[in-house]
Amino acid sequence: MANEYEPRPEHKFTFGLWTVGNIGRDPFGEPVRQPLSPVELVHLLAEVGAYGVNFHDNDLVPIDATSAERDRIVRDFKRALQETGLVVPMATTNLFTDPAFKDGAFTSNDPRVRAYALQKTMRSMDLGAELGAKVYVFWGGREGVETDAAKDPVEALKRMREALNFLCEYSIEQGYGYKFALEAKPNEPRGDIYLATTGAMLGFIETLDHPEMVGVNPEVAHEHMAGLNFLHAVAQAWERGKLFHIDLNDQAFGRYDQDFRFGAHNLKSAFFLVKFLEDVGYQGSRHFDAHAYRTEGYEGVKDFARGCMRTYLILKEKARRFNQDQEIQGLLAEINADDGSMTGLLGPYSRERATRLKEYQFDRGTLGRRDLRYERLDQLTVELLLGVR
Ligand code: GCO
Ligand code: MN
Ligand code: MN
Repeated sequence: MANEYEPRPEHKFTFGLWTVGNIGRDPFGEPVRQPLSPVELVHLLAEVGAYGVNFHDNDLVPIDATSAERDRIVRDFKRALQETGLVVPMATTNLFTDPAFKDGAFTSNDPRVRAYALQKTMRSMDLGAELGAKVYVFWGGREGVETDAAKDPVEALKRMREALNFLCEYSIEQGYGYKFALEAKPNEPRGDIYLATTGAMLGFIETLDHPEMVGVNPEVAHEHMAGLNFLHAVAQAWERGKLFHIDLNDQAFGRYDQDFRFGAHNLKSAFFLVKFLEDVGYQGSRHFDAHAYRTEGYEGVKDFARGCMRTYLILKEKARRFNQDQEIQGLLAEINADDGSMTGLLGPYSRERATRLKEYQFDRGTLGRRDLRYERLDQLTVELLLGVR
């Protein structure tokens, strides 16, 4: 198949306006690319074959725009969507760029900032709903501290809960049908950000008034920054029905927030991630939250965006081969073999089962002597990924 790795709408590949629109500013250097307008970015995304475009309120409408300017911008953007067929599956709020948010938004120590953050989010939810978004992402970029002298972490959680409860009610009352997706990140731009991992978010969600409408938006780079296994975070979210969205990119462990092209650094973990999403039948967006190297112009930005999608599709094809590889599947069958001898001993608790299990004589020596062949299995996986299998 010649176009096997060509992105198609059913792949649900999306990018944020801020991703392909990233102008390459970093803490040490000025922008290297001229900004493109939202309309130009929609056309760029259509050219590379994306399915959808997501945005923060201020990626589309500048924070100080008048309502007439807002209406014109939204009208032009809608026209670009119509012309290209791109959709807007997700929207979010910028609660981190403006100096008003220097100490966070929902968790700020200043009640005026907390109230302004709610107002800004409601307006941004209106904008997202107007453009068809069904997922609303919350990334608490500045919801944290540099020093714990400044903020009470218990109070911060309470403030965060109150804000999300408020906004859930707002969404319900407006009939927006949003699913909220909470995105964890351990640090950057704050020294420490509250609810630092996807696991922490999953615990927090259960304390909300409407846990059924709140899930997570895990990001590869964010779990890697914390030195964690991203797939395991995604699996935990999936198993609880909480994988509402996903941010794909790449990141070397222990480095600054890199936002590299998907698969650029940890190919093997990218493979197991794609395999997981495809095997379980994840139906949501495959959203790339990354940006091109600072060395690139807009041709390079297109290379970057095409690369994210193409790598995903190549890894998807590798996952198919993994699932059909006789030797790999044979090893997996061996590894997971069950001779039935434990039936009746394993399973839900009963007093009778507990009694039988306590009496059972295990042959520890035999258990310890069993070879597992994981070396072979991993080498076969590596060879498959390297294209010699
Ligand atoms: C980051 C985050 C953001 C969010 C975005 C959407 O590290 O900067 O990943 O890109 O995903 O703000 O909420
Ligand atoms: Mn990020
Ligand atoms: Mn992100």
